[in-house]
Amino acid sequence: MKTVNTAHQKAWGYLEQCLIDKGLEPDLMLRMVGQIDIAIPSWALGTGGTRFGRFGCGGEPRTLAEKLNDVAVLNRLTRCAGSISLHIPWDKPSHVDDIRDYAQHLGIRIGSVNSNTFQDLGEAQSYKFGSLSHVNRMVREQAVAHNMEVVEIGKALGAETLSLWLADGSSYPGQDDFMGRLDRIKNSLREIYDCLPDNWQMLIEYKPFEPHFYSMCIPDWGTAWLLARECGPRALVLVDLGHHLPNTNIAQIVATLLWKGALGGFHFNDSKYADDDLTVGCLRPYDLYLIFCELTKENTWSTQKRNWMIDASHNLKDPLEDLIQSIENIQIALAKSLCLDRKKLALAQEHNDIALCEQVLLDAYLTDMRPLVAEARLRSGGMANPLSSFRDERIREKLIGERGSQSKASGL
Ligand code: AFD
Ligand code: MN
Ligand code: MN
Repeated sequence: MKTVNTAHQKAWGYLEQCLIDKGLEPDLMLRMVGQIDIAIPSWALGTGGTRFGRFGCGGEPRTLAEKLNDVAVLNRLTRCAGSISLHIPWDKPSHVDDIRDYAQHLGIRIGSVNSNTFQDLGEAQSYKFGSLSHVNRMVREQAVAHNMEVVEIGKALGAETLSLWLADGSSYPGQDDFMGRLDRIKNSLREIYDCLPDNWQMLIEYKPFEPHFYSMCIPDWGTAWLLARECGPRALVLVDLGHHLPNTNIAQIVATLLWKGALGGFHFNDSKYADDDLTVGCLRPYDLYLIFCELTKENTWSTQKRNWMIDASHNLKDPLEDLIQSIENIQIALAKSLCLDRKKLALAQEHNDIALCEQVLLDAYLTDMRPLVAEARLRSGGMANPLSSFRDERIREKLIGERGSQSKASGL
């Protein structure tokens, strides 16, 4: 342990002095990086899968209580995983009070509650051709009632955020009346919004394709924002990094939503082609950093609603290792963005000095902030290297010993 600490102390001591020499405030940076809360999605605690198959890793959680245990492990190691986002009905607790008390016992908050109107799970009406936008009023009513039930469960568990992702859309030209769909979604969302408790927010997520392959009813941030505005000030846009067509400038979308106070939160992940496929920051750490450069502007950091959540499907990695890496990469991107010399950048921008603008961005980005992230973790009681600790403590082996090597599908 001494070796790690000595190596870490040397690295941190050097970085701290570099930051001070740059006129930055290491203690403030430590607080900002150490105090973020990244909600862990219940469905990501098990291995995901594709339509071609799923390969479990053993020891995966079989109950909501076991999912809470796993989040508590992540939080012990990282100190940034203090909340879990639930997916209803997958996570519908049989005894709400027991789960609420157990979560409190573990020191884990219930973050957002996600409704599910993209699967037929025994309801009277089928969601095959949509939910809140369905042409059949009975289907819409069923979907609205489901969301209201999700809010009730969330209220009993202490949540304050309803997160909606609609799989509604069409796969062929002519299948949909686009405006009719929007009208029906608007009316359904308003009904749900009007039932929200005053301290709740409603996050509207967008996605350009999948499960439909010609049009999605809420394909982009603009549509999500238009619908949020139709509901009210506590309806906001949720940005899922994997929900953009390749090469979309997500940092610019984030800036535009911040500009209008419409950014509700994130589903963090990374992908080469689309959706939640890969560990946060594993492929495009610079893009993630550019997003955080928008989030950490003085006038936005304190005001924005930070429903930060990971939404990823781990098909090959150990889910808990994947989540540990995701949390680390989010903290690193945040820490790098706090190194940005914004005065120097603004001056270079005023002079249209493009090369200097780039240099200023890169200076911050190329600063190795891992020692600061590790120091922030240590100061809040976490581990210097959570992934090593996860392995040294043989946590997965112990979970397999407790839960068995066969694993149950965990959701998505
Ligand atoms: C899928 C959807 C969307 C949603 C998540 C949880 O693409 O990201 O947020 O499931 O419902 O990933
Ligand atoms: Mn998502
Ligand atoms: Mn997704």
